[in-house]
Amino acid sequence: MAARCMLRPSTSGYVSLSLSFRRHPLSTAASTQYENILLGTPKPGVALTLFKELNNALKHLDDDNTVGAIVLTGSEKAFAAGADIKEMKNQTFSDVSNSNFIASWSSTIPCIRKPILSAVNGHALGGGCELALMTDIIYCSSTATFGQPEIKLGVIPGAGGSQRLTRIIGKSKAMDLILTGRNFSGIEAEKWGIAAKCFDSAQACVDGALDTAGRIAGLSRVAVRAAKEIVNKSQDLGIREGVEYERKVFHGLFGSRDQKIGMEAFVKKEKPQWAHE
Ligand code: DAK
Repeated sequence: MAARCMLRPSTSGYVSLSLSFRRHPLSTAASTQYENILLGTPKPGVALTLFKELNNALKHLDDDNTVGAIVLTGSEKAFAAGADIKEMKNQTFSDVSNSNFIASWSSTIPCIRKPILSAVNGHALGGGCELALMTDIIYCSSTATFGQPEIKLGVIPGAGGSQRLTRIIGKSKAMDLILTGRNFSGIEAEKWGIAAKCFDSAQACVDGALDTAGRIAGLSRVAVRAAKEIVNKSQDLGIREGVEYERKVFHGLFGSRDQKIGMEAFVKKEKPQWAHE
């Protein structure tokens, strides 16, 4: 499952990050290289065993002012087939508890402030499904197969699957999936509101995600950051606290340059030139 990685933010302000089982040649244009992931211009890619590198790459992109949105994808065969069962098989309670196994992954991705889109084709199972659920927008194709099969391995989802899925699709449907470990399709993912869109082909899915990422990257980063923050707050707060929180963030944006730029441009019928401040 080893692969290679390159980091090449595109001029349009978004990058795509591929998880791969295959080896890719390293690009000379790459500004940052990773062992197990491929970061760069859109390419069909790969999938998994790369938690630390994924964390590091996402943190790096979050700090990079030229990047406005991130697309996470895999190959046509797999987005990610989950944590390495061969590696986990002999681990004891002490091993996983003492090392806080995979916890950094679960705690890092939700803290990335830039929008992360996932383009899911092929298998997104176990930790792979949970990885997609951690992202802000899921696009998939009809070839996608999602699932939380951990119960069939004698364990349960460990990276938020039981919590995130249940919030999205409700308790009964989540129980049905998690207690049986059965997979569900990309078409079902869209129908149930897990995926924002389901495309006919893998390429259309990746193109669709890149298109949306490009649109987001073309907006005010200050406003986009605030919008992501308030939508995420809705997952933690009650409606009343959530609405109050939203109002405070809304008021706060009147201290940004981009609010002046955006409204001024509307009045003058011009395209806003965002300062991202
Ligand atoms: N781990 C290790 N090897 C895997 C693998 C996996 N998850 N998935 C596939 N492989 C390996 C297969 O063993 C096979 O290896 P060889 O026989 O070639 O050596 C090779 O990849 C190709 O797989 P198949 O021959 O099975 O290919 P198919 O196309 O027939 O099937 C498949 C593809 C992805 C549907 C199937 O391989 C499959 O069902 N894989 C298992 C999927 C799965 O159960 N995933 C869940 C893993 S558990 C935690 C957070 C998260 C997690 C744990 C803890 N904490 C915060 C504590 C996450 C847990 C999981 O993800």
